[in-house]
Amino acid sequence: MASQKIERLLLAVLVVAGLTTMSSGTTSSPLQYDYYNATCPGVEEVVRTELVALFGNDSTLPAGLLRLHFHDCFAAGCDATIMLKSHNGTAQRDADPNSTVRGYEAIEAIKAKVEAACPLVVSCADIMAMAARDAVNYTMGPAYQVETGRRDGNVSRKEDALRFLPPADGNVSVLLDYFAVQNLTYKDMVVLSAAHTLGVAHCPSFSDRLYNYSGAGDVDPRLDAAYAANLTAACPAGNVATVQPLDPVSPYTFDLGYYQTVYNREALLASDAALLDDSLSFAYVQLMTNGSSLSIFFDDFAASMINMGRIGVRTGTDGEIRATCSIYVD
Ligand code: HEM
Ligand SMILES: *[C@@H]1O[C@H](CO)[C@@H](O)[C@H](O)[C@H]1NC(C)=O
Ligand SMILES: *[C@@H]1O[C@H](CO)[C@@H](O)[C@H](O)[C@H]1NC(C)=O
Ligand SMILES: *[C@@H]1O[C@H](CO)[C@@H](O)[C@H](O)[C@H]1NC(C)=O
Ligand SMILES: *[C@@H]1O[C@H](CO)[C@@H](O)[C@H](O)[C@H]1NC(C)=O
Ligand SMILES: *[C@@H]1O[C@H](CO)[C@@H](O)[C@H](O)[C@H]1NC(C)=O
Ligand SMILES: *[C@@H]1O[C@H](CO)[C@@H](O)[C@H](O)[C@H]1NC(C)=O
Ligand SMILES: *[C@@H]1O[C@H](CO)[C@@H](O)[C@H](O)[C@H]1NC(C)=O
Ligand SMILES: *[C@@H]1O[C@H](CO)[C@@H](O)[C@H](O)[C@H]1NC(C)=O
Ligand SMILES: *[C@@H]1O[C@H](CO)[C@@H](O)[C@H](O)[C@H]1NC(C)=O
Ligand SMILES: *[C@@H]1O[C@H](CO)[C@@H](O)[C@H](O)[C@H]1NC(C)=O
Ligand SMILES: CC(=O)N[C@H]1CO[C@H](CO)[C@@H](O)[C@@H]1O
Repeated sequence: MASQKIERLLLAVLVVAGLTTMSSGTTSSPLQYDYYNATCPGVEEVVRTELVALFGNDSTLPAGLLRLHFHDCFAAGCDATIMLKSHNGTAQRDADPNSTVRGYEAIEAIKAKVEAACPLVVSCADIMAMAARDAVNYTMGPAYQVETGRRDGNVSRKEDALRFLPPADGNVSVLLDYFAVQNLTYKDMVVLSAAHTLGVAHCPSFSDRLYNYSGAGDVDPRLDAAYAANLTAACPAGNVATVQPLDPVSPYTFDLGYYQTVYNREALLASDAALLDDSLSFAYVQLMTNGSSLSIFFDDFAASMINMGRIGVRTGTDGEIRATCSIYVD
């Protein structure tokens, strides 16, 4: 028994070694650290100060802002086009996957402070990247330097959100396809999924797993039965408004609670539970539950956030710097 266990652990470490050395796959970045150091010195402090005030009033906001940056980046690049509005419902934020995205007003409030300090210098896209970084740091996650120099796009299409945002019921191979399109790796996928250490999901995001999962009136067998019973009680069929924590271990702390939740078979989303189904992602999850992997995870997460922040960026003369992030474009 003991030797079997050691063998398994050894295998996990070897597999993860592969995952750890896997190249990040991103090309050189046109972004840089401290891009505004001459044109808007102190901008990162302005952003952080305003955010700390907003977070103090709303402890659920860090999760919202982390997800907002992700949705912006995946839908046609980190260019703040998720902020744009459409009178006739054709912008990214009108897409279904965006229906529970939060934090638009917070970005606008920060932008107003930044405009007061340095008019028409700092892009909304950079503010969103800074806000995501600050959200992670505020919740006790890794502190990393954020790259800046992005400019904002002015075209926001609902189809981009529908096409590029990964589905909540995706298995590992489906998720990998969505990440590969963004030049992100397997490792980026397994690591960035742990953003679900913060925040909530609404019942419809996981109720398929509770009711008639395979058409036989059953519950997803990958969900812990006792936990599933609690979820079913919290989410009666048809309930759309109730939320449950993605990481019930520590919902407001950026830590390894996500991987513990997945390992405990208490992940709400099928896409998170799926990490147990593939040997490489399983090995990473297992490693992250061994009690001494926090600093590995923090380094990995910071690196993958930087990779994500490079998706489809506009720089130089491409794009614009807007005074207001969420203007109507049609
Ligand atoms: C791997 C593919 C991913 C899928 C399928 C996915 C899907 C989802 C879904 C369905 C929700 C719940 C929405 C709701 O019901 O309100 C959610 C929430 C969330 N997602 Fe993801 N996500 C993924 C990756 C990411 C990434 C890469 C990040 C950020 C780096 C992220 C950050 C978040 C956060 C912070 C929340 C909580 C939001 C809140 O509390 O308002 N997700 N995600
Ligand atoms: C910051 O500004 C100094 C001088 O003002 C410059 O030498 C340096 O390259 C700048 N750094 C970045 C990252 O732009
Ligand atoms: C405080 O947060 C609540 C949501 O929790 C929000 O409705 C309210 O507008 C916020 N107040 C300020 C001053 O930001
Ligand atoms: C992280 O937060 C601490 C305060 O909690 C702050 O001193 C530090 O500058 C922040 N780091 C970054 C990179 O934002
Ligand atoms: C993942 O899901 C896709 C789409 O539903 C399916 O075609 C594929 O066979 C699944 N892969 C695995 C390994 O289960
Ligand atoms: C992925 O990388 C290729 C090659 O460098 C590049 O042409 C493409 O624009 C990148 N895609 C994204 C979404 O950044
Ligand atoms: C469960 O799904 C099956 C197959 O789709 C369907 O025939 C059955 O009516 C469903 N049962 C309930 C209770 O919805
Ligand atoms: C289900 O909910 C009950 C009551 O809140 C709690 O005591 C129990 O620990 C929960 N079970 C699981 C598996 O989370
Ligand atoms: C957990 O994994 C890390 C990274 O491989 C390793 O350094 C550490 O010894 C492991 N700890 C335990 C208790 O297995
Ligand atoms: C959108 O931005 C492009 C340059 O990136 C510019 O040529 C075009 O005029 C802009 N359109 C509007 C409506 O602002
Ligand atoms: C509504 O959206 C369409 C694109 O689907 C666009 O051509 C049209 O100009 C928009 N209508 C208005 C009133 O902005
Ligand atoms: C915040 C926001 O704009 N949410 C929109 C997301 O998309 C749905 C439609 O699928 C809209 O009804 C929401 O207003």
